[in-house]
Amino acid sequence: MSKFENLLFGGILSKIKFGTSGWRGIIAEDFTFENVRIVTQAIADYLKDTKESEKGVVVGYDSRFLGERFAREAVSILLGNGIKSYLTKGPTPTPVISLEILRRKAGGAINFTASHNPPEYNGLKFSSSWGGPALPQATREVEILANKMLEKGTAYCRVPLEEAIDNGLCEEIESHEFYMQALEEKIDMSSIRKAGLKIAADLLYGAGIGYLDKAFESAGCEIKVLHNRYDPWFGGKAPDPSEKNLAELAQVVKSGGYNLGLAVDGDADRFGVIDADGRYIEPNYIIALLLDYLVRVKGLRGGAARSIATTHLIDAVAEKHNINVYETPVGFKYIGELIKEDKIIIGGEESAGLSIKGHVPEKDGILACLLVAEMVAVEGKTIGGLLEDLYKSVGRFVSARENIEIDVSAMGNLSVKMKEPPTLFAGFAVNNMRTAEDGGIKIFLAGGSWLLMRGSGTEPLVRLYGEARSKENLERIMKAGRDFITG
Ligand code: G16
Repeated sequence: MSKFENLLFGGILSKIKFGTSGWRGIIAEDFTFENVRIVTQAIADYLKDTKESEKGVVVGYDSRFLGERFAREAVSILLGNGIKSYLTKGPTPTPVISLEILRRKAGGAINFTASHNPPEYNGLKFSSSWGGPALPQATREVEILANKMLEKGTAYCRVPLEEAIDNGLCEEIESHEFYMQALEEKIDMSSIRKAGLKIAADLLYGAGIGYLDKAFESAGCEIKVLHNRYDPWFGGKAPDPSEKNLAELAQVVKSGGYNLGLAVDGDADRFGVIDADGRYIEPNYIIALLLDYLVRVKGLRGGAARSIATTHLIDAVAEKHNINVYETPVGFKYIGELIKEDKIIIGGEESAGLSIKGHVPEKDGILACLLVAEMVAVEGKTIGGLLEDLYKSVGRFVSARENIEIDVSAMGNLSVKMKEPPTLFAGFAVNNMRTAEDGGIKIFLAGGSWLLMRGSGTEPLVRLYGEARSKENLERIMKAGRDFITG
C-alpha cells in the first residue's frame, strides 16, 4: 500500500468491508452518514448493473442508534437513482425484511442493523432478490464500487425523502400481520395453545418487540416479557442472546416456574433458549433436536445443513434418519441458498441461527423460538429430557465455543504455524486438518473430536470451537486450542 493509500484508508477514511454478514462499523467512527450514502450508491449501481433495480428495494432498520435516520438517508439515495423503496414502519426483524423482499418481489433489501454487536456499532445487511443475504460475489462488487468512491471522491445522487414519498417512489410498509400469517402456516399453534405453556421471553430491547411476544400471546400462552422497550444502548450490553446475557431470564424461568425462557437478538434473527430448570441450552443442541423432531414427528423429508463450526450431532441425527448433510462455510447466506433450492428441512449455525423448509432463506429467531415451544408442547418433555432421549439413540456430543480477544491478523500467524500439520493435538492423534474458505483451520482428532479456529467476520476477535464425546476430552481440546491461539 502506498503512503497516500495509508493516509486515505488507514487514517482519515477506513475502507468499506463486508464481513460474514454485511458491513459493520462503530457509529461516527466509520459508520457515518457519508459512508452510508456511499455504500447505498454502490448498492444502487450494483442493482442497476444486474437489472434488479427496477423491482425496488426494501429498506429497514432495527432499534439501534440512528437506525431510522440511516434508513431514510438510504431511501433518498435510492430515489436519486430512480429506484423505488419500501420503507418499514418502525424497527423490523431481519427475517421479516427477508419475507418482505419475497412478498414485494423486490430486487433486494438494505437493512440497518449490527445484529448482536455491542451498542456502539451499526451495520448494513444487504440481501438479494431471493430473500437471503447477498453472496460474496455481490458484496465484493459493492465493496469495490464503494471503495472507488471513497478513493476518488463521492458521486452519489440524492433526493429528499419527503419528495420521494410525494412522488410515490417510497412506500411505507407494515409487515406485522403478513409475517404472523407466514409463521402460523409453519407452526402448530394449536398444540402450543393446548399445552398451556408458561413462557418467559427476553426481547433484549430490540426489533423482536411486538413480534415474539405477540406470537406467544396469540397462541394463548401465559407470557412474561423482559426488556420490551426499544433502547439503543441495550441496557449497556450487546443484544446477543448468549448464556451470559440471558442470566436474568434464566433466573426468572427458574423462580417463576416457567416451561421455557426464549430470547432473540437485536434484529431477531438469532435465538436463545433456557430450559425449565434455568439451564441455558446451546444453539447446537437446539438445531439437532429440531432436526430430529421435524423428521420423526412432523414427517418432513429432505437434507439438513450446518456450518463448518456447528455440531456433528446434526450428522448423527441425519444418519439415524438416513438423510443428507450439507456442510457450509460460516455465514447463513450459504444455508439460505439451500433453503431457496428446497434441498433441506432445516439449516442452522452454532451462532444461533436457523430456518426451515418453506420459510425465508434467512435465519429467523422468532420462528426458532416458536418451533422450540411447539416441540416441548407436542413431546410433553423438557429440552433436557429430549436431549437425554436423543443421546440414547445417537450418543453424547459436547461442544463449546469461545471468543478470544486478540487481533484477527494473528490468524495469519496461526495458519503459518499450522503449515506443518501436527501429528498430535491435545494428546490426541490428528486424523485430518483442513483450511476453511475464510482461512479458519479445522482439526479432526481421533475419537470423533474436532476443533476449529477462525477470525470472526463480525467482531474483532478469534473464535475457537470444539467438540468431543465427553466433557473431559472437550476441556483438554479447548485448553490446547486456547494455548495455541494465544501462545
Ligand atoms: C452473522 C452471520 C452468521 C454468522 C455469525 C457469526 O450473524 O449472519 O451467519 O454465523 O454472524 O459470524 P462470525 O463468526 O464471522 O462473527 P448475525 O446475527 O450477526 O448477523
